[in-house]
Amino acid sequence: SESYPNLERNKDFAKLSDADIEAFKQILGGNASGVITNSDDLLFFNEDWMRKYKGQSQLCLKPKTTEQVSQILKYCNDHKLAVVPQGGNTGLVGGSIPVFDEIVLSLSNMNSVRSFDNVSGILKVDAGVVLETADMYLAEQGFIFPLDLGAKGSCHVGGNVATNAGGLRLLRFGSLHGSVLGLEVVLPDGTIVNSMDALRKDNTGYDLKQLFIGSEGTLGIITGVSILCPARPKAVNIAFLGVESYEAVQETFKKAKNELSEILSAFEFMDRSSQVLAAHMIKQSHPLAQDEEPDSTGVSQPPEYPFYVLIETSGSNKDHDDAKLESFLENVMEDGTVSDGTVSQDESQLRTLWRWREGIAEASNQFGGVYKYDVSLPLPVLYELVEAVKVRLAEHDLISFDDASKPVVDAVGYGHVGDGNLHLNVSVRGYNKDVEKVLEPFVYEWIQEHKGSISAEHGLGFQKKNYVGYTKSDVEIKLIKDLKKHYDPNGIMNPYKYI
Ligand code: FAD
Ligand code: S2G
Ligand code: ZN
Repeated sequence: SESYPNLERNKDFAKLSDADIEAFKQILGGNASGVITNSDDLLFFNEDWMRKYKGQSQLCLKPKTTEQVSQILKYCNDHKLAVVPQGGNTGLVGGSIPVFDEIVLSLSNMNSVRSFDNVSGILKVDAGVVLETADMYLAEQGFIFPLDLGAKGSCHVGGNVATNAGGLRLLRFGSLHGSVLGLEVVLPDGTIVNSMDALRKDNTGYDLKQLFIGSEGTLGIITGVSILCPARPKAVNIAFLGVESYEAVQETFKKAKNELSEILSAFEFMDRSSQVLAAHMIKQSHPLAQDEEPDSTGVSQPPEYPFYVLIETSGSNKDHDDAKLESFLENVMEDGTVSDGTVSQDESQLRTLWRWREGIAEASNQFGGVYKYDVSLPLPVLYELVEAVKVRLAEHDLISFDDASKPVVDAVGYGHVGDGNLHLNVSVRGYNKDVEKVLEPFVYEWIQEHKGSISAEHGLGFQKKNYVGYTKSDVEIKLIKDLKKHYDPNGIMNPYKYI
């Protein structure tokens, strides 16, 4: 297919039969809504969020219980039917949709909160609970989900764990490898591995749940998650700053850590070109625009600062936090580290300021497509990759914001400074082989030379399957393949992807 040129369907996998569909209907207890075969209804499950990859699954199953997942997987394993586990389908590396006719097993019908203990903060949910739903449930109890990302309205908690999602507050809450206490996972042979009652400390042998965090549906299906949730901060502030250089971004980060320290909950940077794309989509004046009049298309250009920083503080005492943030801002403005800034006055302004960061993903995709590189790099060189890619695209005469005959609109850089995680998005007017050849493997080689990781938080999926060697050694890759063979000997779990 055009999404997967010169890739052969694995002949070891059986083709779906009517008998199979009957068997699944039995397992799902005649619940027809859990068995989707209509081609129109299958479209959503066959296409990724970026509309870059398209599969040809003939069947999507939506089980309601772990037992049903177990029986489905056992049947698929016995009959060599390949399976793609799917959560909210917001993944950005083509991992959540079929490559050929794999069966899609969607967790969206397993969406109950199982329990919450408001002393320990331990939340137990089905894998198909939407992240934002889980966080809203916790908010009523005075707690917060230790993960936040732009896709919160659609992504599932199970999908977050399967991709080891990082997000906007990893700086504050750490990684899911630390906050997840236990999982309920169904292995390809139907075995249910249940550590949902695990506590904060349990030193009784290999920490097995860690295997499945970040396994992207290649070892088994996560059906339940137990996670430790912190108390919800009472006071949240956002400062949105304009700075003159990437060095100033790093300087501001250092000072924020020293002066804001325990109340610092997010530190994001955005280059000016990412704000120009965002302005095109948001069509409101930029938070730091003096009084630029919007042009005829309603777009007002962001100010000339080459870089912007979004700082979030979260604490338990508003007066204390306001005072701390104020003195920090005075210091960085006085010593010239920061040239301009605004602080959120209320919840709606806070949302608006976040929108200029969280909207960049969508804004990068608004002209027809986007090539995304979610990478970790040592902070000092992190932005040099964006500059190198802009130069390279210009050398090949492939990039122009105004000249629509060029495939690339712009290459923008932004991301989670605190995690050393850059998002390089090459915004295009349409997917284009020439652009791909100029970008890959150039970007991956550049990352390897600078000792970075080719995937910081989005995972490997289909997009990065053949590039893992730029970050992982042959020894590590062999260990991973051995584990995959051990847990999924028939290779039915999310084939053609990962490693
Ligand atoms: P899906 O996309 O459905 O699946 C993702 C992968 O996990 C697939 O390989 C799938 O097979 C597997 N999978 C899903 N559910 C299960 C399960 N129950 N058991 C086993 N395997 C499963 N990601 C970040 O890390 N940080 C960000 O800041 C971030 N921001 C984003 C912003 C936007 C606007 C968008 C669209 C995406 C963003 N993402 C980000 C990427 C994506 O949202 C995350 O990877 C998210 O965790 C995927 O969750 P999902 O439920 O949509 O999973
Ligand atoms: C983010 C997701 C979007 C992107 O916004 O932090 O993880 O475009 C990203 O990569
Ligand atoms: Zn991110």
